[in-house]
Parts: sequence; C-alpha cells; structure tokens
Amino acid sequence: MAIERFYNFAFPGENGYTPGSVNGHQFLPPTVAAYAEWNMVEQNCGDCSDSSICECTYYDIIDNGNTDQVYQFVMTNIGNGAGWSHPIHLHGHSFYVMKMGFASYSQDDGKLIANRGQDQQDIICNDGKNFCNNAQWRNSTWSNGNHPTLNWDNPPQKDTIIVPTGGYVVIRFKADNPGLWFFHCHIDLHNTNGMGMMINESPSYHQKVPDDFPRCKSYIVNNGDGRFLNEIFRLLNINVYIQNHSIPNIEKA
Ligand SMILES: [Cu+2]
Repeated sequence: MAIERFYNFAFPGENGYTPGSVNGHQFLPPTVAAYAEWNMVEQNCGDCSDSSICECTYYDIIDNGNTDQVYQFVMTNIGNGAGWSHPIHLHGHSFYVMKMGFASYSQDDGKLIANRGQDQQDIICNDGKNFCNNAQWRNSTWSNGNHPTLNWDNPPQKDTIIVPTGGYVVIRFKADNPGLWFFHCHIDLHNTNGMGMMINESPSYHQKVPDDFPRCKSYIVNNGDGRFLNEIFRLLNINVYIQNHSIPNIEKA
C-alpha cells in the first residue's frame, strides 16, 4: 500500500500577493544547515491554512523507518495559481511516472478552456478561494494510492517531470534513501520565489555528520537594513535569511 501525498506547485494568492509556493507555503530557506542542525530549523508553518498563503520553511516527513515503504506523490498545478507549467525536481530519488493528467484545451485555438483544469475534473480543491493547498481525488475511492488507471507497464523513471498547467502528475518511489531532500520547481525564478519544500526522509536513519562538523547556528539579521541586506545576500547567493525580508512578487502575465 502506497502512502499518498498531494503537493500543489503554483502561484495561488490574492490582492497582488501570489508568490511561488507548494500547497500555499512560500518556502523560506532554513537559516542553518538543515541536515546537520535539524533541531534549529524554524519549523513553524502553523499560520498556514487551506485558504491562506504563508511563508515558512515548509517540509514533510516521510517513512519513519520502514525502508521499503512506497510513497505516491500527486504533484498538481491547479486552481487559482495555475498558469505556468513547472519542471518539478526531487532530490535523493528517481521516481516512476505513473500518470499524467492534463487540463482541457480548445481543439480550435489550442488555448486552455476556462475552468477545465484538473481542479474541475479528477481532483477537487476544498477551499473557497481555490488555492488548492489541500487537494484530493474527486473520487474518494482513488485515495491512499488506489487510483485505478496508473501505468504499470514500464513507467518512465525520471528525477524531474513537467507538471502541466492545470494538470497533475502521479509519481511513485520507495522511501529507501534517508536524508533531507529538496523538492522544487527547477525554473530558478519560481524556485527562489518560494516554489519548493524539503522532504525529510526517515529522520531516525540519517547518517550522522562528523563530530567536528562546523555548527554555524542560526544567523538572522533583523534591523532596518534587513531588506537591503537580504537583496545583497540573494545576489551573492548566500543562504542567509533576513527577517522582514521582501521577495519580489511575480505577477501573472
Ligand atoms: Cu515553476
């Protein structure tokens, strides 16, 4: 039996605030080396809800020690925040592509038909704003890895797959590689805008870091120059997060 998770990679939001996110969580990079100092990662995504967009160091824990457990991820690109296709990349695994679902396009002009994305077809979004932060199969008997028409005949094995606008991709892999794996859109503008998350796989089975491995601790600058400094750090590609930072908003084209 596969354990199933839904992740919506999109730009949901309202009032001009539509950052890249996964299930409505705009990713904040951890302020520490997360693998070595997991207990210092700011793990509070408590303000996030099905009908809001939040910023946090979003992660999910999978497996908990059973190294043969199969996981099924349903990666969606649906709802209020659909509009671009996303090449989603999972570190630490190659996965099997079991199914792809597409939105409906006009036979005449090739354009997306309004309201015919997969949030209106195979998948349902439970929130009134159609952010799709907590999507599920419309047919509940498909839940928990029981979708009836997955491709079992030599499914392609990949580590990156396009999740089409308005559509979804079902992947499977064995959780047999304990570690901390980034899971993100590989368009860097989307990724750095927050469309990513961490998969913490089998935490109790992580390899220990060497005893003398540097512990940098959390370094948070919080002053009036924070916004300016944050941009400098971004330009230098230094992974330091400034409180009250500003991430440029990506407007829909
Ligand atoms: Cu993207």
